[in-house]
Amino acid sequence: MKIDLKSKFTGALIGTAVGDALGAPVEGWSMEQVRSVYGERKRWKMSYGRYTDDTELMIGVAESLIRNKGFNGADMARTFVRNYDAKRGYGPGSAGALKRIKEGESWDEASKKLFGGEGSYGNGAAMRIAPIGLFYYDNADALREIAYKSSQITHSHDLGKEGAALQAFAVALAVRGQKESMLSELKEFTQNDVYKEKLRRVEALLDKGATPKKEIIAKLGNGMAAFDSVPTAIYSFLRFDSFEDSVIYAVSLGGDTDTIGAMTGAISGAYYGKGGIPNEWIEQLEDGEKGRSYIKRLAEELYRSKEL
Ligand code: F2R
Ligand code: MG
Ligand code: MG
Repeated sequence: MKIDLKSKFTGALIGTAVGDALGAPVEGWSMEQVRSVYGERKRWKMSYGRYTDDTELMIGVAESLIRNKGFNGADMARTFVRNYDAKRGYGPGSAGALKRIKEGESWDEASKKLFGGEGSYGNGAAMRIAPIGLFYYDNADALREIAYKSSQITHSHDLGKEGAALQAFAVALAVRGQKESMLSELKEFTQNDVYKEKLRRVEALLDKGATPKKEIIAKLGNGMAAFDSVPTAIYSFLRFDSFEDSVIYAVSLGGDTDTIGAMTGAISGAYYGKGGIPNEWIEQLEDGEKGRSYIKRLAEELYRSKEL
């Protein structure tokens, strides 16, 4: 069945929020603790419905791309600062970079001071990247360049930027309907040995078939580092045949559940479209000023700005 592009744009943005909101109440928990909350049922009930920093930042990326008809680093950074709500649970590095920018430091310098001058390799740039994967889905060079630049606002470490570019390209390939060839395309795309090795492991684990979750966590990771979560999201998407199964699996691994859920939701939503996301999950999502209705409108505007 052919899924239209507008539905894929909406699927990726709403998919981010759904995965985030499913994982949010259990972020940092072990897989056993997650099971104790959600149980063994096939269909999970979303009781919370509130998204976190992952979706708040993704909204900022989309707003800025739409307003500028493409990337504008200073505007995107200002948008992050304007939208910032500490209650959404930001990573300390991202919160620190945004504080420096608010105090006047330039958008592409502030993040370089973090972690003793190393910069952050956290997954904060990857978890918000879906709109860039959508906007540049048909141009891999531009996608890579803009993924790196948009990461720089908070994440200057190569591993943080590369994780974001890889996640953006996975979303782009999902938009194009390339599930079968996704892994080989991603392996060719990545320029970093850490990610090349992780993608080799994804391939070996997919070839092996059903594998205990403990082994998946040991080999791919479920933590806040981009290299311990982006490959896990890619695996979660590739391993299953529906949005629901892949996102439930991603969250069930425990650890950085909201973020691995959000990234899996972005790729799966871009592939299956909005219609692939269970309605009861969408309806359970918060619907305040920047809730689900707003996110749907953003996706439509992003789609239209791409078409123009
Ligand atoms: N912050 C959280 N969750 C904790 C509290 C939420 C709680 N549930 C609540 O309700 O309050 N989640 C969010 O943060 C993650 C994204 O983090 P981001 O934006 O990448 O931040 P940061 O601080 O830059 O990186 C995360 C951690 O990675 C380690 N790290 C990164 N670079 C490092 C380096 N160069 N050297 C050593 N360690 C490095 C640090 O431990 C960072 O703190 C998402 O999970 C999002 O949901
Ligand atoms: Mg979060
Ligand atoms: Mg998280």
